Amino acid sequence: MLTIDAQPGPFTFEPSKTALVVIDMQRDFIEPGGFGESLGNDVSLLAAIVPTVASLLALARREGWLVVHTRESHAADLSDCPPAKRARGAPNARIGDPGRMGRILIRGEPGNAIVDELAPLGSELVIDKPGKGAFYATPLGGELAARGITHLVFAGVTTEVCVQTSMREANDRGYECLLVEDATASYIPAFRQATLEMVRSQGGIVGWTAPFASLAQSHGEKRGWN
Ligand code: C5J
Repeated sequence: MLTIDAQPGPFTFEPSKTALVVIDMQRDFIEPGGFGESLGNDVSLLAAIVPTVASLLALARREGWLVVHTRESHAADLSDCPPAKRARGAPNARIGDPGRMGRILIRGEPGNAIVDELAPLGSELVIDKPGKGAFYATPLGGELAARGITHLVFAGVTTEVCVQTSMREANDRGYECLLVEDATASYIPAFRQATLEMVRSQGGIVGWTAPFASLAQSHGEKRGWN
């Protein structure tokens, strides 16, 4: 078992029963020309966490955790996209519309891919999700149960939308969840901060939060690096 400094208190986990879940680090959200920018957002706020998420991925791979990547994505015929979801957002940049990186949020289009710096390895799980949460209408729950996973470490974007929704879904399913504070970002920094506070409020009503340094330090200690 490992214990790291976190809020609202120490987070203890068994590495062989832990998965890193990296939410939606996709070109559509992070790079200029994608869905996020077409909605009027400053994508540099999201791009800024790529190096920390890369360090977190490296730690998870080194420690042998299961690694899961998600992509918010829809079928080309939009059969998994509720009209109510498509109707929101900018009128000229709806899900399925042509964008500068292919059709917006459509599976297989260039913009739907995970950014090159965080590309999944062949052995890692990639979950395509039509909703904001990683469990809704996906095989994630079954994949985690089949591997005996009990603890989830979350990173990715955006903090208050797909990350928070996925973490709440996981919490309701009985997983112990940690959100890595500097490995998650929002186009609206105040929403990121509010989400971190919500997650760890009331004794960890949704889970724990900690900076990447807490994880790195505990793993360095375990291996005698410090
Ligand atoms: C959004 C996400 N913001 N990945 N998606 O629509 O948070």
